[in-house]
Amino acid sequence: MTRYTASHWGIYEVHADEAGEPRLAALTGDPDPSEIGLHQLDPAILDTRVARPAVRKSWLEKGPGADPHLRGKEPFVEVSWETALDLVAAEVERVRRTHGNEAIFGGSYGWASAGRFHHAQSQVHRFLNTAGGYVWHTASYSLGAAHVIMPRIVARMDDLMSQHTTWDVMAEHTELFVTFGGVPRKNAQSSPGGAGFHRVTPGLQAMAEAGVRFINIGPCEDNLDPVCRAEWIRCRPNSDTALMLALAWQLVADGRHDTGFLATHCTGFDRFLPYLTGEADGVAKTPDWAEPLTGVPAERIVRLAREMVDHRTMLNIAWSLQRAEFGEQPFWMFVTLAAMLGQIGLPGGGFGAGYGPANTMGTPHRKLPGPTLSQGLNPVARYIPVARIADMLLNPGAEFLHDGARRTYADIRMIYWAGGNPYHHHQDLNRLEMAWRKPETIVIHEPFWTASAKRADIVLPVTTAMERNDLGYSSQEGFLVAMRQIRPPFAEARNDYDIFLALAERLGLSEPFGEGRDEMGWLRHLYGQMRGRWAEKGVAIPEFETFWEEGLVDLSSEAAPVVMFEAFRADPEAHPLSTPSGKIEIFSEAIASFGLPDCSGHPEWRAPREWLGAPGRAEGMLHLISDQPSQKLHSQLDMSPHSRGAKQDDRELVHVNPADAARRGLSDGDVVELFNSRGRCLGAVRVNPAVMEGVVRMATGSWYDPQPDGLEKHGNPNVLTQDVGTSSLAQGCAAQSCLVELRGPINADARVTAFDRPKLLTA
Ligand SMILES: Nc1nc2c(c(=O)[nH]1)N[C@H]1C(S)=C(S)[C@@H](COP(=O)(O)OP(=O)(O)OC[C@H]3O[C@@H](n4cnc5c(=O)[nH]c(N)nc54)[C@H](O)[C@@H]3O)O[C@H]1N2
Ligand SMILES: Nc1nc2c(c(=O)[nH]1)N[C@H]1C(S)=C(S)[C@@H](COP(=O)(O)OP(=O)(O)OC[C@H]3O[C@@H](n4cnc5c(=O)[nH]c(N)nc54)[C@H](O)[C@@H]3O)O[C@H]1N2
Ligand SMILES: [Mo]
Repeated sequence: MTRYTASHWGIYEVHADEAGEPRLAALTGDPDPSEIGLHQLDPAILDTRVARPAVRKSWLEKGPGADPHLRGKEPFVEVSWETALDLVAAEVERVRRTHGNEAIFGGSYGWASAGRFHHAQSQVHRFLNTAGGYVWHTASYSLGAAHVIMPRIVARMDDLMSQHTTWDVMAEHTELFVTFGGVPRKNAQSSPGGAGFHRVTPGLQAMAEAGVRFINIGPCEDNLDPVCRAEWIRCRPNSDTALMLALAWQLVADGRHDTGFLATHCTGFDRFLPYLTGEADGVAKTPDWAEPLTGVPAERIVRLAREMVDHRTMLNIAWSLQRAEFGEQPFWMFVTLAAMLGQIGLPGGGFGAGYGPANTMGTPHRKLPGPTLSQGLNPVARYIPVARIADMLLNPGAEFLHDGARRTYADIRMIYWAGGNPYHHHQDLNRLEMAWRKPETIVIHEPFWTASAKRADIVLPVTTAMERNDLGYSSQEGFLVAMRQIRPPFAEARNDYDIFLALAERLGLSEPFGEGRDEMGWLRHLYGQMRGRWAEKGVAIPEFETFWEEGLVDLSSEAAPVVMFEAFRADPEAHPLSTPSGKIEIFSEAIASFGLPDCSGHPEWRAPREWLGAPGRAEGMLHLISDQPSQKLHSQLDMSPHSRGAKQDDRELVHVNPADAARRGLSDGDVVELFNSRGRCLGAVRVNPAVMEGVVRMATGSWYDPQPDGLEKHGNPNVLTQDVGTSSLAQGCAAQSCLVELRGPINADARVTAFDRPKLLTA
């Protein structure tokens, strides 16, 4: 009987090599498997594992709050599990008794690993809720702006993601596919919780074979499969809203906007039109207006508007566009442009809010809610928009705006993290270093000695998905997976669940937290609950024991073609949207009523502070795009040979346009320093004509590795990015608005130490 495991990168089969050791192989039938996940059993990653519970030396000797500036700079003392659990339980108790649960930040953002029971965020939230609650977070780094703007103007992101028009429908009906930010294969390797068969590359191939024409708009060309033979329209980073406005203006000038659809399915076009024509502000958003902002020739904009309206056109947008200052605007204007074209709800027309950022979009599989560990109820009302963590830590009690409401930051004494890596995901890491000194105690559960683990006070070693039993399921990926334990836990690692259960016992909470179940008890329970819910929907799956033995449930019989918003188009009264008006809101009364200085009631062009058009931009400043890495997921498996093999002597690559490289006398392989007022890091030059002039690209994910003088040696772009909200509406992550300079070539002999364990002492 074949055994399987699920990971964010896909489902893998578990085989035995000649020595009888387990090894992973691609799932039979997967048309485009990801190599990333094959490295989960790579022995090379074991060198970075956390073996035993460890406590920062000063914290252990002097107690909570001791020498916070030494976090990441002093040795850890390895202690027994008994000692570590006693310390953590006592500290949770101390903080809640002395300062209340509002002093515990348990937002704990992060992707962790696949598996529905051992989902680290669910576990830590459930535990902290059982213990009286915690300060939480909303939205994600992925979609900070979109999570706030999209439900107000069209639909929740989750509802959009689950009903994208399927690839087969696009192959049959789409004539023109226009994408802002490509459809990167690298990103479509993953789906949170477990990609099934990888459908994006074959989907694009089928469209190309059917004769669909592709246009790729943005600063990079190599984010769309070459099979698409796309026309690349170079557009300055962060300027897409201006381009979309000019396209919209041209539609109106030609009298080609769909006034019928705008009247029946949208509200507020009349409030937006005076802005578009310039009647409102004296600036007509013409192609000539957009040319100097975007770098796209006006003539090409005019022609593109006509091509779009003359063909069955699918528009697509990468999520990176909203991960920028005023990131709400490109998404709002994108939906407005699609509405003006009037093809929303037609087969192969309309828009996709992200073909490419995950394998999911374009899935034919039915949405069925998976097994879910209840997180309980959180009595604490205070939260942050997820990317405002450093602001919160640095400004306790300060006010902030979010989604139209005024709130205050909590005064955090303790951080409890499981399943995420803030020193990977956050912007302006030098600022985070300052903020990280605020709490008295930082506890992290980690399998690996990441930069965040090295900067904690107490590190508890946890198992990986290879080392425990779980249920693998990602909505609409087409499979349910029995993730049977493949190998024993590394050293003294324990499951997040077992750690929290042991803490709950010490706090007298083991019954409400554990409900008397062990790992397999929970799996049976969660599976049984789900099986009952699915039966009500007419979907029959086997009994748990059969599923566990067979290893995989194939849900493809539930698959069917999808046309996004088909029902809404057919009858908007019978199938209204979830917006206040039930229609697409080109003008939002709600947002207008907030009276925000940086987000009005309709989409607008707003220039970011940091972009190529910034007034006074110093000569030679380049726009840095810090996109998702192709050889790993975020920081995960950065220590694998697959990820390290794509770097140059352990330095992350920085992709530079040939003209920019020539101007600086740089060639392939040169080591350079990227710097701005916030930080400095090293990178190895890759001269790449697929990156437009004035732009450099360095993927995220190389583990943060600063020298004492502040130079980051490994190539982590988050020492350079801005830690500001997208706007006071959504307060999302704005990493993609970032200017840098390059210095080099330089001789950099400093060894990358990111994968070394910290100095460990024995108690
Ligand atoms: N500059 C810039 N920055 C960005 C982005 C960008 O585009 N540009 N993208 C942002 C986006 S979209 C995202 S989603 C974030 C991602 O940021 P994160 O989700 O924080 O990144 P990961 O590297 O996936 O971190 C997951 C951590 O969980 C650990 N882990 C894995 N399994 C388990 C487990 O079972 N238990 C426990 N306790 N731990 C486990 C892993 O070892 C890893 O350290 O980064 C954001 N940061
Ligand atoms: N291999 C791998 N896959 C991943 C991830 C990973 O870490 N590794 N992370 C996953 C996660 S959590 C998320 S949220 C998604 C993120 O999905 P996205 O946010 O869509 O991904 P990015 O790679 O940040 O950006 C995609 C491309 O957008 C283009 N781009 C950047 N700025 C602009 C701009 O201003 N205008 C235009 N037109 N284009 C621009 C760049 O070419 C960039 O390569 O990816 C997911 N997939
Ligand atoms: Mo993300």
